[in-house]
Amino acid sequence: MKQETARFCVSLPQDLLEELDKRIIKKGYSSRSELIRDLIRELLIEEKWDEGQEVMGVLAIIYDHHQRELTRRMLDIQHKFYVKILCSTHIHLDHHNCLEVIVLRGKPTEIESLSISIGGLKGVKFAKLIKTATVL
Ligand code: NI
Repeated sequence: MKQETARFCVSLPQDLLEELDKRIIKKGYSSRSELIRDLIRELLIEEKWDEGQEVMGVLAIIYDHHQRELTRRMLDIQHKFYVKILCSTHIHLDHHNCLEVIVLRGKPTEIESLSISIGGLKGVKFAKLIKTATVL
């Protein structure tokens, strides 16, 4: 069911509006409305994370394929946490580097703990967590 769209008028200082418009161009938005909708959604997701609701996370890591025991340690961590791992994908980037993407669902603290535990392992060269959630 498609929701009705409401219109409202916003008053902004000129320089703030200029900043908004710069971002529209930079991020490829088609209109101010589109950017404002996304900003509100971002805020809602942030609130879900702050309030400890069920959220989603996407953890991307790059690690050294030759680091001994690393794969086993990563799997142990994933089994230990009571966070739901929805799926993970592994890509062999080159002779040394592996990219792994892990999609997680659970409480924010659990997702963050798991991300920190994996990110801190010896041989993990890069770890970044994208915090997301279902939105309106
Ligand atoms: Ni690999």
